[in-house]
Amino acid sequence: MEQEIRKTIVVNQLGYRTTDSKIAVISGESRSFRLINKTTGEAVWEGLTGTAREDASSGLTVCRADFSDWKLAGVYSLETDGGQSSDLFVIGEDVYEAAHQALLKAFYFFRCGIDLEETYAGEWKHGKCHLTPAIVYGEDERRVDAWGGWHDAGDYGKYVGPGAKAVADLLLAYEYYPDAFTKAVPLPETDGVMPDALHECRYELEWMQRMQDTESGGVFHKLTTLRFPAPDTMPEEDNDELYVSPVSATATGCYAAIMAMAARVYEPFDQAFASGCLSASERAWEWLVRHPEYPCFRNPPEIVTGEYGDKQDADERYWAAAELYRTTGEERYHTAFRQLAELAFDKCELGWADMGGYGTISYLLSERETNSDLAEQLRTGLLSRAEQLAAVCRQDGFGISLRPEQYIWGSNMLVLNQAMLLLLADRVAQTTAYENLALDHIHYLFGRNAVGMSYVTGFGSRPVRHPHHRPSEGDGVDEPVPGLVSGGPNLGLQDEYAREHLKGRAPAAAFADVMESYSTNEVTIYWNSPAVFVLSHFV
Ligand code: G3I
Ligand code: 9MR
Ligand code: ZN
Repeated sequence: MEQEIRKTIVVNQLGYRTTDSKIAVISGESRSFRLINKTTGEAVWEGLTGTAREDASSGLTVCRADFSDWKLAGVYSLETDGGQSSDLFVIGEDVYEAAHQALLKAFYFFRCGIDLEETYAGEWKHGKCHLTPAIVYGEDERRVDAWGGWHDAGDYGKYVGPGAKAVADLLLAYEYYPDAFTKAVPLPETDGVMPDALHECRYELEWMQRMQDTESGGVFHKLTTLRFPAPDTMPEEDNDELYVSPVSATATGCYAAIMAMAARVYEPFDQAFASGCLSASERAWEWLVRHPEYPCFRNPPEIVTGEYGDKQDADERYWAAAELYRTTGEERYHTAFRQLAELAFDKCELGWADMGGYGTISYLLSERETNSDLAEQLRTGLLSRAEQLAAVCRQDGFGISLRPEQYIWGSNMLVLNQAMLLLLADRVAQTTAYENLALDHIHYLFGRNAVGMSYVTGFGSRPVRHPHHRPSEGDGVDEPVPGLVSGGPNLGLQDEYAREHLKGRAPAAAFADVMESYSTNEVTIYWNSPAVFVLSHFV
């Protein structure tokens, strides 16, 4: 079924907190609207929308209905005289709690190598998978037993770079918003001592440690079968031979970074684990020092799973140096950081390819002595990036920071990364200037968007129901695994379905809730992780 473009009233389908600003987006020219209390049927608020504007990303004429002053908790909908109506939504105090919890729980559902038991997984339980040691690609004899970790996405590959981004977001969320992580998920490891978010990340970190080449200290880029299994294959049925692809500088760089970060975060809970992470990081750093120039990772010819190629490794090295300096205080890492900072790469990005933002944040928020000129330069760069994003938000019909050309594969990662960057800028500047703009991105994610859908499975009145996620397709359960963030609109038309059905769509409407459309509707760990970070601010 093709995704309709909803020329109606779109809202955050989870709702709005009582004291937050409350804005719905209405298609068409300016008009009057009513807020209806669904319990009494009464219109409790009447207003006029703001002036209409052309929204370049969605191709729609839209206006905004602002009912922020209405602060009474309840269940509501919006209507206009023209017969438009919104989905039901809640005004209340804790409208985002359950979604936050489910977005975190999703990582448990991505786990590889153990039975997902009914106690934790409910009807989405399934057997253990991918336990055969992997062949080291290009070597005759060697196998690596890198079981565990999280499946990357709708496929069952496990890739180091994307894993590092996901863990970084979760650890940052925990570091900045510890109060958002006091409740148990629960997980098999829940012990009431270490927060579940850290238990969950540890599951991935331990897998990553198995991916470090014991011989060189470099880190294998990924662990996958040669090709993707059929779309309804359950994890435990995917029994093709596993391969680890060669070591890459990008994987080794972000591994050094995430292990140094983990050493710091886990230290209060488990010193042995923390110090293991630090030695793993230092070994990876030594590899990087021994290989100052290293070719970009390309898929070996027989391996056609996700490539996660990345032309530049300076940003991963920069992040690693920042974390190692912050964790150890050793001057050699500070020197390396200062040198790497002189190279030309984006110092604000938080993606799986461009990781400079993590290095910048780590340096700016470090307790160590920092170079004041460099810190000032990085701070100015971050704040001016935030200001640019804010300027786009003010123009955008749906209030978010994406320009039309940014609706690419995984556009929802950009939505969430940019919201995350706005919150990080606030933290660095010690202001709350961007809080509302960040929240607008959450409203977009949960339904206030061109297709009127909640991009998170199981949440909202019109959630994604057919994500490109093999377990959701193959498990025989009607509803998909809950709490998964879909990739979102992609103007690139990069799968058969999209080419056939989405041609001519405006960028923000180039989305289809069908399993076939992996370039618009897949799910990944690193689209969930920035969602956890951003929502942690609002719970
Ligand atoms: O960076 C360019 C940008 O400069 C340009 O303007 C834009 C317009 O096309 O494209 C941008 O590059 C895109 C890139 O993602 C950006 O991250 C590419 O077009 C796009 O093809 C690429 O998509 C990646 C996709 O794999 C295909 O390689 C996604 O980011 C990435 O999330 C996705 O990852 C897959 C794994 O390979 C396998 N597992 C599932 C996972 C999710 O779909
Ligand atoms: O299922 C695969 C998905 O996880 C990847 O992101 C995507 C792009 O690499 O590829 C999907 O696999 C498709 C393959 O590339 C082409 N044949 C159809 C497969 C999906 O059923
Ligand atoms: Zn598995």
